[in-house]
Amino acid sequence: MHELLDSALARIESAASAEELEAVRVEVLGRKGVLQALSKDMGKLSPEERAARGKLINTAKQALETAYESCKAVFENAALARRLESEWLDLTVPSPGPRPGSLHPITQIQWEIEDLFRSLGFSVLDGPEVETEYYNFDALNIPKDHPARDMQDTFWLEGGHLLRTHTSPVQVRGMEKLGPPLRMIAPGRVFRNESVDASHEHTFYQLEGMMIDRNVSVGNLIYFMKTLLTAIFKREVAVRLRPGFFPFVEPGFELDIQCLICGGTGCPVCKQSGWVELLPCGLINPHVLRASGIDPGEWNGFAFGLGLTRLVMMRYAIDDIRWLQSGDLRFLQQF
Ligand code: FA5
Repeated sequence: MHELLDSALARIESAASAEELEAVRVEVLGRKGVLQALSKDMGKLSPEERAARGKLINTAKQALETAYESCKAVFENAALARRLESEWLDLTVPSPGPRPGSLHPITQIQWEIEDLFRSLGFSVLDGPEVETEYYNFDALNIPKDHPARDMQDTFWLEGGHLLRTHTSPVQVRGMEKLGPPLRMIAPGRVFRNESVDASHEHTFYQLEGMMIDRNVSVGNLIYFMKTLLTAIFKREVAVRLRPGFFPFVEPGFELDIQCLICGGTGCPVCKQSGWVELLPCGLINPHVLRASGIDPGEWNGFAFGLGLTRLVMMRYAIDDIRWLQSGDLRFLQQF
């Protein structure tokens, strides 16, 4: 028994790792261990021998357990020391502070265009997003039966109100408020009840522009449109001017830009046409001037309605309009 005890003690003390120690514990102290085996044939012994053997086994058990516990503590302390060495926190490192955000690309370009037009003597006006039928349609010479007034195109609210479908109502508000001569732009959010795809949103941005003076010509209009596009794209971009119909301008034009996503070969953004509608414009229809109390015999002017969201898509080659309102930080952090 003494030999067994000595060799068990020696094995506990020489265990090289916590795992090895555990294996020794099972072998010596476990249910099928050596001590258990020694207790087995106790029944065959005389009462005196049994008492002596029992005492011996208990002493041996205590000695082995004490040796086991102290070896276990050594391994545990070593493991804790290793953790403390590798896992630590330096509470004196200064905090990185709030992560700076950035302006949305639409805001960035809007501010660039505002600066440009301010430098050309234009005022920057704002108008309500909830409009009346009068400002959104009637004052702009849009007839009662025009399809734009349809439920399919316009979000109607109660009491003849609607979510403005374009920024053109600010033309009317500008004329009423400031009168001629007038140079104004009005950037803002507009809403249309239409199905969304790579180039159409239900909520998007336009930037309206209007100039009223004496003897304003199509030449003036084209000059300002060219100045605008050169400032934004900082290089020559291919444009085309074609006739366009809007009841509030006469003559009216569609100024399209060659698609900068595909370079004009055709893609979902330009609906495979190679061109993107960007800048409808024209000379102000005399009816519109008259409706706002301006004498078309003395004054005339031009107006345009830039598709600001589409312009931003062209400027940064964004291939789907839905990115812009996605709120996806992976997208936004690029600007
Ligand atoms: C208008 O909204 C006129 N008010 C523009 C105007 C103003 C003409 C002044 C003449 C004088 P239009 O519906 O074409 O026109 O829209 C103008 C531009 O907004 C389009 O060229 C296009 O770039 C952009 N746009 C139109 N619908 C959407 C849409 N669903 N999603 C994103 N951009 C759009």
